Amino acid sequence: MHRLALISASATAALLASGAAAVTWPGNGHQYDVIVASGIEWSAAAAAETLGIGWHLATITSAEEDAFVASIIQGSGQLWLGGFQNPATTVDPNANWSWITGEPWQYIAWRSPEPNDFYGPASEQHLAIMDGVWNDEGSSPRIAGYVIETPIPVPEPATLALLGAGLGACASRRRADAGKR
Ligand SMILES: [Ca+2]
Ligand SMILES: [Ca+2]
Repeated sequence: MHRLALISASATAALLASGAAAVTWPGNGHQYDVIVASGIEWSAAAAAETLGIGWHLATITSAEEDAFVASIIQGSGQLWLGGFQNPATTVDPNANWSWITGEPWQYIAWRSPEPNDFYGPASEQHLAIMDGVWNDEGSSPRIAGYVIETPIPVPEPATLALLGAGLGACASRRRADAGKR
């Protein structure tokens, strides 16, 4: 519990430290952001989910989405994505890749000759991206941070006010309908 709180606090601090506003990809309406966190372990980056607002490590399931993510991470170095090998003991570098969201593992963008488990069997079990192409990675010192994604648009305060007004209008219309009955 205490450990979880610490992870959550550091994830929040990382989000605040990033400073950059999240960017929306019109292709799916999801928001994306790049978190600078030099040397972070994949599991710690994945704990960004504990923010509780729908953020998770980014999952890339099409060439269009890959191109979008490539455009927002230019020059950021190697960043974690939400891909991992399950079980972690998998020795075939190409086998058993999964997305953290449970989306099907179909689109791939490996930089040749990745994935390669460079340091020996099962040495690189997590997914990283740099310049739009992927690497199976296991060593956090070569990581500059991570890419996060949320399917939930974070509403602007003005949008919230509009939404509130819309709900109010809806409620009064319902009351009017009830009156007619
Ligand atoms: Ca591997
Ligand atoms: Ca590799």
